[in-house]
Amino acid sequence: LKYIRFLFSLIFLLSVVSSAAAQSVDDITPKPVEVKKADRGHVTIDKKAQIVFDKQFADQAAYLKDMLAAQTGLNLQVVLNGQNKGKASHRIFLLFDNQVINKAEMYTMTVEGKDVTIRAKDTGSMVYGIQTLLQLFPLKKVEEVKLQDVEITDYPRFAYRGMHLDVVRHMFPVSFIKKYIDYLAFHKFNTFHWHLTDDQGWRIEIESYPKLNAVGSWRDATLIGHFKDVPARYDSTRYGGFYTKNEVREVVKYAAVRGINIIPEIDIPGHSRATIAAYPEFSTRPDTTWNVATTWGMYNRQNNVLQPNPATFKFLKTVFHEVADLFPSAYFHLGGDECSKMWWKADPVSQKFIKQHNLKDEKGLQTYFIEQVAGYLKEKNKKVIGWHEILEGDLDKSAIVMNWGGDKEGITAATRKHQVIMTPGKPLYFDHYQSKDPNDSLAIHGYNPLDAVYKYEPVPDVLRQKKLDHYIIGAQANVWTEYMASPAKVEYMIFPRMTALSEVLWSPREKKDYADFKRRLTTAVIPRYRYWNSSYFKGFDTWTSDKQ
Ligand code: TNX
Repeated sequence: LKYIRFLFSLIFLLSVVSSAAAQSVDDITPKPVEVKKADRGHVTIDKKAQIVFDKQFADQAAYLKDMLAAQTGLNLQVVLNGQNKGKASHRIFLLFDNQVINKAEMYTMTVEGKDVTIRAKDTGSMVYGIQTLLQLFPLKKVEEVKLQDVEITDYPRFAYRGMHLDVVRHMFPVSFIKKYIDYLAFHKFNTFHWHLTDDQGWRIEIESYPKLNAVGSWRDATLIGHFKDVPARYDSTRYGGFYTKNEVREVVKYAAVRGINIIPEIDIPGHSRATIAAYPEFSTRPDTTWNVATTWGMYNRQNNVLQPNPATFKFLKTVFHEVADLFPSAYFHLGGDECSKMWWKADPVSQKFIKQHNLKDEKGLQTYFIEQVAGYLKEKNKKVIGWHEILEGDLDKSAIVMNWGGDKEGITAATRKHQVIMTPGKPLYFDHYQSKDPNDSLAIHGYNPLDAVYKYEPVPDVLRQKKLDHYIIGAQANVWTEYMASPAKVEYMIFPRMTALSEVLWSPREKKDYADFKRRLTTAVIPRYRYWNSSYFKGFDTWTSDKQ
């Protein structure tokens, strides 16, 4: 009897120490298209299991191995399919398949028999399958995990699922940019919009115009007292920096492994104060010296526009070509927002240019700039994305519009047959407040609580009625960093709103359910934020859209 009791306690102990229950498939976020549970059995993944990959997915196999080892301590062997000697009892297959996989960005995952099998036909979609699988493992060290048999078929609702980050108003280390990309990957986003230039700084290395970095990357003041509590104050220490080309290459590569495309933005012809600080000859007052902006806000009254002169266009062509060469992305963002026309009005050179080129007015000049740069980008096979002000002219239909006002500009763009990425201030500006608590950390004007993000519908009804809904290719949240001086503050502003947006963009509309989303957020996603050591906003249950 003693012996049996000992045996029982041994079995009990072993099961507590080494084997952990898998996370529930009901907790997967964003919610998959189809999850078929079978109560037949389970697949045990322990340290003897192998990751077996088709050659297309070598990088993703290594990625899964690293992620799984970090999360659970299970350090699996990775083998090329066909070269596995059949020694492993259980395997995780990463297979290339273009039969079963018949939709864009689709993957399937089957847990059955002795194996887990993820099928996809491109690296990005394989990453989505991997994210789903990783969510089934617990966030702790284990000896083995029993994965319940299941069959998942999954693909996104929208083709463009983006997060933007402004690295100008505040700059963040490469390590954080990578972390940000990891956040995107976890949430099955596919695009990182990297806002690299603005009035307050130039943040990417340019060899052909070195003063962009020597002068334009630095400003004379640092914002302090940004997080929780204190209103913005500035001290007089130099602030700034830029990403070197090698760092950019490294980030691009890192993102590619994780299925994330990076769209760079060089913002012209306004928002160019850092450029004219470095090269006053491109400004409408070539004999004036300009400082890199040290305060926020629209630079209407302070010059930040480019002058249409031959040197400026040569500069634009060279710089856009240089940056285009660094990014494999088919798309390039040329800004185009908030260009103050008063400086062109007051400048004889600009006025003469408008007449000579038969442009109607200053808006026509703005369009001229956009078209010139679109031409330079075309030479590099890039398609253009711009903020909705690019609609002020009659722009080539191939340009994609990001509407940063409300849905209104998005509707106008779609009606004019432009593809649209919805980024309306309400509710997709994550620099806006998520509470009305007067003690909340300093942010900008609007109020965009979590439930408003979750309930956001990217396709306006009128477009559906007019059968123009296919022009809406997706949506994006913008993260302007005037009041985010640290990675922790960025995290606090994006979490959990980014998780809500991931479900808006990925999951079928009819599967959206805010109560269930919050349940999953609490049981499965917030533990992730903690595991990542990330800040997040906790008051989302108190601060809802009906709060005045
Ligand atoms: C407007 S939206 C801007 C940014 C600011 C932001 C602050 C847009 C295209 N331009 O330059 O950072 O407002 O919310």
